[in-house]
Amino acid sequence: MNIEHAARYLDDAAREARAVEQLSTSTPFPIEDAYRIQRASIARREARGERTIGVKLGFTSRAKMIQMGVDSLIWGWLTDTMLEEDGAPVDLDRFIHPRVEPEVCFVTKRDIDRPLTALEAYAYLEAAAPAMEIIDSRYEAFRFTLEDVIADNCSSAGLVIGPWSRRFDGLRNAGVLMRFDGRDVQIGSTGAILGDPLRSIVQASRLVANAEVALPAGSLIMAGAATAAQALTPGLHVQCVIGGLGQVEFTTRRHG
Ligand code: OOG
Ligand code: MG
Repeated sequence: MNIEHAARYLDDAAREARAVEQLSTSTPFPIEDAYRIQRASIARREARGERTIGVKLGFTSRAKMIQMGVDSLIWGWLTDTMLEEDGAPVDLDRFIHPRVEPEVCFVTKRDIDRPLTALEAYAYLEAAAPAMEIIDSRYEAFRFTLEDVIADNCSSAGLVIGPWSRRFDGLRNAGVLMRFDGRDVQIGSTGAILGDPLRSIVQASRLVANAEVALPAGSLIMAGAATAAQALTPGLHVQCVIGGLGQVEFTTRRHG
């Protein structure tokens, strides 16, 4: 597998909002190469002026593993151009086949440069917020192998973050509700995320330490979806409510 070539293939597909064939169809490749391709595609974004703002975890809940047929935890990078404003309209034109999923987002207050224990994790957190991730696989039919999805920066495409708070207490088992136009489309619990979304900090610290990178204070950590993802269409009002944390919302539109 040519890492640079693969990174460009996926980066171009994302920029042109064009679905492409899975990389593994022509050449099977190992997980280590998948993370190298991911890293090279982020380097391309950085060369264009994008800034990394944190990391996301994927497949931290059974609901997501079952929906996508993948059973290992994965991680990818978030950049500043992925951020959408709470309450604002999101343009679907730049996506291929976007889906949305309810998540908890954390922001750190200290640099993370080594694996943390569950007891330590709390002291590294500034705040938590209700959030939604917009995922958009660059692969045809939203289908992929574990290696393919990692290479594709774990389908990262957008995120919307609600109000920050320091109410971590109830997070272990808070109700999660996602609504389209006022209708419930996904119902779950934050406990579905690794048994407790705070564990995502421990996992993220291990993963970045393994990759020999550090997460600076002020980084975002998206804990992973609590429920399955839901396909987005234009003209929707999308809302996510998390018990104790509050709510976050956006609308969708299409120009093209
Ligand atoms: C991969 C990303 C998974 C999550 O929260 O589990 C993910 C995908 O489902 O396309 O973001
Ligand atoms: Mg996600």
